[in-house]
Amino acid sequence: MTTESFPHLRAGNDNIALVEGDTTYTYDTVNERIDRFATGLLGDKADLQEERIAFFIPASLDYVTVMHGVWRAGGIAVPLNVASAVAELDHYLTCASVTRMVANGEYQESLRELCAELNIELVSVDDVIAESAGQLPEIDVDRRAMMLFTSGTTNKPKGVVSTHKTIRAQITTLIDAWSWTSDDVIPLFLPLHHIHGIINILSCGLWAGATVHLFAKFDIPKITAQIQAGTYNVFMAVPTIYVKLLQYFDTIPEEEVKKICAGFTAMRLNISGSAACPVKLFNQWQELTDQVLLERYGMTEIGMGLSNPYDGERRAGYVGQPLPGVEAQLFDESDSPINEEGKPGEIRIKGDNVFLEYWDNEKATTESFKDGWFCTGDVAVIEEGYFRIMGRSSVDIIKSGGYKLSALEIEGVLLTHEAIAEVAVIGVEDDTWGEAVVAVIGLKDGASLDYNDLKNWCDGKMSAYKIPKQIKIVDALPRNAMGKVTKPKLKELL
Ligand code: MLC
Ligand code: AMP
Repeated sequence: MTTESFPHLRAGNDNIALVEGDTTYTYDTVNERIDRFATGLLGDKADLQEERIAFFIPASLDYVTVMHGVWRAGGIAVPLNVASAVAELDHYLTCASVTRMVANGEYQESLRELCAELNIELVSVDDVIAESAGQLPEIDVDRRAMMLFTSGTTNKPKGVVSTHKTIRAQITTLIDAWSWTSDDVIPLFLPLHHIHGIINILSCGLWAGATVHLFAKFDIPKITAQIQAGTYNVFMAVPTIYVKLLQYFDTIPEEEVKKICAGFTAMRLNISGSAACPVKLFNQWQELTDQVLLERYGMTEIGMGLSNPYDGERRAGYVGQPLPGVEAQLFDESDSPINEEGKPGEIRIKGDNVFLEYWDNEKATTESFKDGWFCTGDVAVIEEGYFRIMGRSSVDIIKSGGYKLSALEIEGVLLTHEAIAEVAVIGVEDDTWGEAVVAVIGLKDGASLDYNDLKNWCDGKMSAYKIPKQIKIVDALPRNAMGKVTKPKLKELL
């Protein structure tokens, strides 16, 4: 048996690893279950040899069992968004050449047809788990471990592949920088198909031997009740969550707000990331809770890259400095490094934390690196030693509530609507979402379009959070001399 495969789960301690509703699971229970699941996955094979195993499971003991089970059996784990539309799943499964899919109950039912069509074996956790653990393979840390889908400037999401070594580096730098210990208790309500939830919260927690409380969604009353009770000492979220908490405070009695805020005050750390934290929000949070939000910057391809200090000044509007083991450098448009303060450039990253490749896409992989640096597409400036994110080099990427969305992917779907002749999707500044998706639409001759009808039409064709929050009908989209839609102009208009 190998319990030493990467990434670790702190076996051999009596601590509670996971809390799911009223049920708790110790590290030893979770660990033993993972070994039995890995054994079942292997069947009569000695090693899965990087077989792609997808799973469609909300935050739960089963999610952890499958993720770590696939890792221990030598497969590549492909965690899927349980809120995905079927059309999106088709792309993920086909792109990753998934051979087996793990899902339980109603989630399994919703996938039956698609898996049959794609010739994917559909199993539940109970179908797979062996009665006892058998021999598991030794896994080299340079082997592929996980594939996460990320939107980019093309119209289909790409599979970001990380190795065990990548994952280990992404975890250990945060354990170190943010002083994780086995005394930590953290709620996890973010989706488990992105690194914020997977690496920063779940994997760091399990590596540290801490306790992770699992929630299927951001259930404000349940989570704030635990915060009032003093259950948690660390809290990590996207800025939209902090905004939603503030909005919630406006709807409940002042006494309760005070108790919840006291729960936050007592914590050792509150972190914000995945999207820019507005200075106003940073200040409001500090006024209410005394917590100085620690803002950090990351990306699916690199894990976390930059962070404000745990000990030391956390600056509003800044994302701090490179994390231990991470090299970050700004470059100008002619690929020369920028070494002077105050001059903006693209953030490029090096280190063991950087992903291996985009799955089955050598061209995109090659294009995303220059001289060994991963090019993030984010533009920043360094001021008094702190990085400040200024924006992105592409207008086709939108960050809504921490989700990275491709304008082109959404446009691709909208263009299949019978009334739409042309469309440009843009992100418009928004107090709750950071950026809200807006579709500017030119209609076919004689056609009309109602927003609610379009929203219903989108249902099932794209994840709900990608559906435009607003549409604007125009006679014609503004285009430059080359015929390309001038999105910056559109943004100004809106
Ligand atoms: C939900 N909705 C959104 C949305 N989330 N709309 C736009 N953008 C979003 N992000 C919409 C739903 O479609 C629905 O619309 C309505 O809001 C209510 O849905 P909900 O599911 O009840 O909302 P809620 O639970 O409040 O979700 C908000 C949220 C969620 C902030 C909890 O968006 C979320 O978990 N975001 C985090 C994503 C994340 O983990 N990103 C990290 C990526 S990794 P309607 O019309 O049907 O009512 C990364 C690297 C790094 O970025 O640095 O970390
Ligand atoms: P994703 O590809 O979903 O992992 O999202 C990564 C992107 O989120 C980065 O490239 C940034 O554009 C953005 N991002 C993450 N953290 C921050 C932050 N603290 N401030 C601004 N943007 C951020």
